[in-house]
Formats: sequence, C-alpha cells, structure tokens
Amino acid sequence: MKKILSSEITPEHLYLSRREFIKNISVITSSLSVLSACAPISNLIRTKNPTKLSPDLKTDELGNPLNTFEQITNYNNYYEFFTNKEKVAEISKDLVTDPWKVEVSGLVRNPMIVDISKIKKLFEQKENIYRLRCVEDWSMVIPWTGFPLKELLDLAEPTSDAKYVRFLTLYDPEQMPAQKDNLFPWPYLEGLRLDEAMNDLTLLATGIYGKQLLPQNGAPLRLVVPWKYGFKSIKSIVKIDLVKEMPISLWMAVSPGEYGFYANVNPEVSHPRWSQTTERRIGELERRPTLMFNGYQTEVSYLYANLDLNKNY
Ligand SMILES: Nc1nc2c(c(=O)[nH]1)N[C@H]1C(S)=C(S)[C@@H](COP(=O)(O)O)O[C@H]1N2
Ligand SMILES: [Mo]
Repeated sequence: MKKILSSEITPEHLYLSRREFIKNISVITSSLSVLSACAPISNLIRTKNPTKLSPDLKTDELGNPLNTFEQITNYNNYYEFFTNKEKVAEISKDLVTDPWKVEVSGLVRNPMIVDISKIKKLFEQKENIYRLRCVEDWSMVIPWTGFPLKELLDLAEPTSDAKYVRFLTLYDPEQMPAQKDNLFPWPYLEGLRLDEAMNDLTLLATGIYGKQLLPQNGAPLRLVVPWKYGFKSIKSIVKIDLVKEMPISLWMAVSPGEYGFYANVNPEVSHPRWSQTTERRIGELERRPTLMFNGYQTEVSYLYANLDLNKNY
C-alpha cells in the first residue's frame, strides 16, 4: 500500500498560501489568532489555476448540447441594467468588477471580507455543466467554472443558529442605471436554506467556458442553483450573510403571490400567469418538457421530503 505523506494531504505551499490568505482577509469581529487557530486544515485549497473546459465536453449529463458562448452572453436577465435581455450585454459592459470584495458575515465564527482575486486563488475552479431554467420559460445549458458555495461557507464556519443564507448584489446606481428608479427594492436580494446552500450542486461561479464571467452574467461572482428558477441565481454578489430567519427575496417582496422562497423548478405548479410545463431552450425550435427540479431530482429531492411543494412554491 502506498504510504500517504502528510505533504500530499496538505501540500506545504497550499498550507502557506492559506495562512497568507487568512492573514490578509479583513477580520471583522474575531481576533486574528482565533481565526487562524480555528481554521481547519482541509482540502479547501487545491489548485491555483482554473481548469479550462475540456474540448470533449459538449453536452450535460442528460445529453443536452451546450449553449454557445454567444448565446449565453447575449440573452440575459439583469434588471439593474435593463429589462431587454438582448441589450443587457451592451449596457452592462463597463461594470467595474476588479477590485471587488465579498463580505461573509452574520452567524459565523470567522466573519471575513475577501478580495475576489483571493477567492479565485483559494478555491479550485472546476467545470460544472448546469442547466439554468428561467421562471419566464426559457433555459440554457451552461458550462460554468466555479466552486461549491459550501467551500466558502465552511471557511466562515456557520454557527448552530444559522439556518439560512442571504445574498446581496452590489448597490451602485452610478454603475447600475435601473437602480436609480424605485421600481424594485434594491439591492437584489436572494436566499437559500442552509442545507440547500451546502448541497454540492450549489455553485459560486466565476466563469463560463473557462473564461472570466462577463458583467451580463454576474461578474465577478454569482450564485448558480441549477434546480431552482433562474432568479435565485443572484449576480455580482457583495455580501453573504448567515441568518436565523428566512430572508425575503427581492421577488417575494415585489410579488409574493407569484414568487416564493423556494422557487424550485416544478412543472406541476403553475406560475399564476402561465404554465410551467414546457420550456424554450435558447437556440432550439421545439419546446421541451420541463423536468421536476430541472432534472436534478436525484441530487436534491431529499431536501424537500417533508414539504408541500404546492404551498412552498
Ligand atoms: N442581481 C441580479 N441577479 C439576477 C437577476 C437580476 O436581475 N439581478 N436576474 C435573475 C434571473 S431572473 C435569471 S433567469 C438569471 C439569468 O442569468 P444569465 O443572464 O446569466 O443567464 O439571473 C438571475 N440573477
Ligand atoms: Mo429568470
């Protein structure tokens, strides 16, 4: 049997870069020594270089062809910029996404403010081909690069009081023109139950097709929750809070009868104004049947075993 050297479990340069990371993040409340001492030596740090998408990956796990980079970056919902999906790319192109800081706080042992460049160095960037189904009726298959949200949350160490995760998008009306009018209660806010947030499928994405995310897709860091309607996948995140109470998302605040907290893709529960049984895959002519949990039922149905999905839409 091959002997496992401790250096293979935690390669020294990674261990050192982790310590470097811990030293450089702004610690909000806990003392630096406490933070270093608590920090588990885990597999949080693996590689510094984002993996490029393998050229042979052309379909998702159900055999659906990937959408093209052109499609993914030119048909976007991003209400802070504009409601016309074909114009968001142009209007958002100058959003400054570097430097960018993300605060992780609330009910955590290690509150922190992390620079996006550090996040990209710290967490291994893997390819994840996930289907994104908009609540409106369209969908795409997107090769994201990113890492499970769980990895960042593990570093922050939620306390036992933490039951939900609340996310906020940047609020900057100078850069995001639609934030100047009060049509929506800005900033964009979303939430997940902690166990949903800890599921392996829940991703923090930093790229598409191995390239850096563009502003229209939520640069520099956006959530991807592939079994939920697209609006849960909040873009350009600046704050992640662990909280006790269920957060009221922007869409729940705007129209509670139409948008609930869970927003699981579910062909059996109609939106009050339209059916959710089929979808239009961008680039295809024939509509497709929408799948329960967007096709991820094996991975996520355990989360809702005791929930009435008609009430908890
Ligand atoms: N901050 C913010 N995040 C957002 C939105 C938004 O308007 N603002 N739109 C959501 C909706 S409705 C969808 S369908 C997806 C679209 O993501 P995409 O443009 O990358 O395909 O982003 C979601 N995240
Ligand atoms: Mo959407």
